Amino acid sequence: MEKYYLTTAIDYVNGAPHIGHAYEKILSDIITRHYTQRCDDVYMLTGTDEHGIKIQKTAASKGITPKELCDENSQKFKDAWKALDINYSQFIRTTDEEHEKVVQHIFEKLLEKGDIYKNSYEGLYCTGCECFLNPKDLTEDGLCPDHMKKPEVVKEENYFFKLTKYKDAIIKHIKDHPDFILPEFRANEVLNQLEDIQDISVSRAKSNVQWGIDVLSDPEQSIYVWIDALSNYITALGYDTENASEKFKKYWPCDVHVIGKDILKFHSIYWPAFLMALDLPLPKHIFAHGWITIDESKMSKSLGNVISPTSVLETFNLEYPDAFRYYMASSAPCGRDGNYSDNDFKEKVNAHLANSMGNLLNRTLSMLVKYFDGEVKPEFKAENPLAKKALGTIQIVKNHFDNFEISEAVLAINSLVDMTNKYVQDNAPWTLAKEEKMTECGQVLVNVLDIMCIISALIYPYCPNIAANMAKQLSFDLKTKLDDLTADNIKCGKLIEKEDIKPVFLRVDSELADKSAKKQ
Ligand code: ME8
Repeated sequence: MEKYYLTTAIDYVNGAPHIGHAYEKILSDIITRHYTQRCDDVYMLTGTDEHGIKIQKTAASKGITPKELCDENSQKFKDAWKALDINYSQFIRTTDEEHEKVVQHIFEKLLEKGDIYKNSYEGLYCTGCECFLNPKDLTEDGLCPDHMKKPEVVKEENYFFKLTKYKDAIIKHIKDHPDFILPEFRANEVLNQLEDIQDISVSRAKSNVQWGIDVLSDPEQSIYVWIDALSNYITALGYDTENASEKFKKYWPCDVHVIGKDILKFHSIYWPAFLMALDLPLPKHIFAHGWITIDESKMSKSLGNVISPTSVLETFNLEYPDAFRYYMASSAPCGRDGNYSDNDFKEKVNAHLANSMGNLLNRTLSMLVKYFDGEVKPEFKAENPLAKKALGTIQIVKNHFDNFEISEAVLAINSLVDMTNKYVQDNAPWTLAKEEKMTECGQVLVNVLDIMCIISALIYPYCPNIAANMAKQLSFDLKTKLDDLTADNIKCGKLIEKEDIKPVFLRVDSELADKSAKKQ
């Protein structure tokens, strides 16, 4: 694998980030970190989507300019991703000058090509979706099914993109590439939507939408959000219609667009059509994740149950975001909806990260110190009965990541942890020590520690800080590529001093959490 280019959806800045936005960025960061363990050149793009009527209206309601609102909220997204250790390579804002300029060029190129034409139009516009809705998709009461709001009747002259021209080519592409849309069950939904696809509006009258990029040849119109937003994936790399930068040539086509299921249509129909019109290759995969609910309810401002990702870190007094990342990443099977609840969070991370994984390392290192003063003797390196399962788990995890099965990969890692715990119980090194079978005792401990190195590598994308703590205590190089991993990782000689043994994850303490919640 020569390079890996991943993009996330760019978030609307009409509000602050919530844990649904965080879910996507965590999944994306985990995928990116996993591929850094397989490839030297990995690039992750994220950012904010800053134009459109929704932002214009929110700014007006706050009595500030749209740009002020964008600056304020875009920073909140950056801060949240920093707190969550989201290690992106680039953060694009659709108000970046370079992006705006290239979007104008893209629009003009499609206009010249005849793929964009002007027409007068009457339709139902949902500000929440930032798009026109098909009347047949509304609820019985005439509401947008996603936002439960009545769409506005809009009658304007707009520019239209000839989506219908590309319909057959898109259908063929989806059918010829079963892994284009993942999980696969979503591809059928897209094929159904393609059946009655129409040409789409790609501009709005400036008199109605001021907060948008001007059409270069017709400044009375502003470019409508989707052509602006979707183009970020190529403008960020320095693409322009007349020349493609080295960076663009290196990273495009994209390996995966990570997005939520609600915007799959835009990514798997509109975006491929725009790319075809620009004579550019299509992305390899579009991965649509599910939605996160809170205590099984849809997150919404009106229900007052919106949770910010940083508030979870504060409530539970978490030094690192690892536990939250781990919990979110394992909250739903691939592409399905997941749920967040404080209690479930506490239970899961305590059971998996503190009790199973953390304790296993702590106990084993403590025994190595107690019985052998922390030293690994050459005779402790013996055939490891756990090696086959551990090496097999690496392959299983890689296969899961290739299908974006991030929570399924966690299950595979946990099963290796459980098996290693069982090996300790079954072989009872404390009994071997009592019986003075010291070589056997040392072998059991070192077998476990060798596997713990593999576990630290596999858990790294989810829990980078915990993994680093584990690796440090094991003197293991976390930068080892997955394909270079063996089951022989622990070096002979002094491994650790008693005072250097540290729990890698402290249990989330319910009392502590309660106290901190009361403080707020
Ligand atoms: O759609 N659970 O922005 P956005 C999981 N700007 N994911 C969620 C979620 C939830 N509760 N709520 C939102 C947009 N998301 C456009 C994207 S891309 C060129 C333009 C996800 O702020 C949502 O599915 O409404 C989307 O992928 C991302 O957060 C941004 O949503």
